[in-house]
Amino acid sequence: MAKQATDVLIEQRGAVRWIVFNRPEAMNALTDVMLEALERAFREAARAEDVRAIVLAGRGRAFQAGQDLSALGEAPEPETYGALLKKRYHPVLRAMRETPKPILAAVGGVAAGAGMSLALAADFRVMSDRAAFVPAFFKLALVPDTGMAYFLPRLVGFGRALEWMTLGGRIGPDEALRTGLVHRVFPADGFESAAQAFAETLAALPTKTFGMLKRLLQKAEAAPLGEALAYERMLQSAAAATEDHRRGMTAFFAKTEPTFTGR
Ligand code: T3D
Repeated sequence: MAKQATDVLIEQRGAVRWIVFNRPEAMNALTDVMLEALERAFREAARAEDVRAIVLAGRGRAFQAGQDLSALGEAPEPETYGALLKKRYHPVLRAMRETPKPILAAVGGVAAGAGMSLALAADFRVMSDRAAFVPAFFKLALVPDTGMAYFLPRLVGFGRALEWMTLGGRIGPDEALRTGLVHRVFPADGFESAAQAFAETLAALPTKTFGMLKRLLQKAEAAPLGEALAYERMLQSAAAATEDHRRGMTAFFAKTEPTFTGR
């Protein structure tokens, strides 16, 4: 994997763009520079024509341990937190949500605090059988941030999310799979290859339509029914105009499997 100027690595594997946290000696704890690089990496992957799916992963034994607490120090000014969220964390979340391409969080080790939040903001999650999710915020008497309060209840229900955020310690692979927090659990040995294979399945979808689906789901989450249905009509006409729709229809009538191009 090619080393970039920052602790975030970028690698192209076929149609899949890997964005990898690379501070294994610090459990990939997030610095200002990493967050800036992360936003840039998602925006660039969204634009790149050769990218049809994105994997977010971490090097070493952690996926990502959240904010680098040693960079904050023991007694930061309270205003620092809100300002940091606005300047660095929230732009990353927006870049992920606005990226039309499917994003897979490949959680190969512990995902704590904002590391867990970033995994929740991905479209799909897979984890290794040695990984765990740790909400972490409450142990610092902080509210969950980086979108955790938005995403987690939607994924696993309000009651369970509240319990995990306050009383929960580590959420392991069995519980994560059973509750729908992750889509697959793969053995730690060969985890990266299994994640790449999963991402290749995503990359082979009609990815232009996937981008429309992502927008439609986001709209439908918050809009009244009438508005959601109007948006659905508009997007369905756009989906029907794609090359992949034609390919799907041709394959249906030919009784073959469609091959999609993302156009
Ligand atoms: O504006 C804002 O609001 C800022 C945004 C904040 C978002 C956040 O993410 S706040 C939450 C920050 N993260 C945490 O609170 C997680 C803290 N870490 C842990 O809970 C545990 O370390 C882990 C669950 C991640 C891993 O546990 P374990 O037992 O496998 O390892 P360990 O022994 O606790 O940690 C290993 C080392 O990593 C250790 O350093 P040492 O003793 O070997 O020198 C530990 O201090 C260091 N480390 C772990 N997480 C962080 C970290 N160093 C700096 N920042 C970290 N987040």
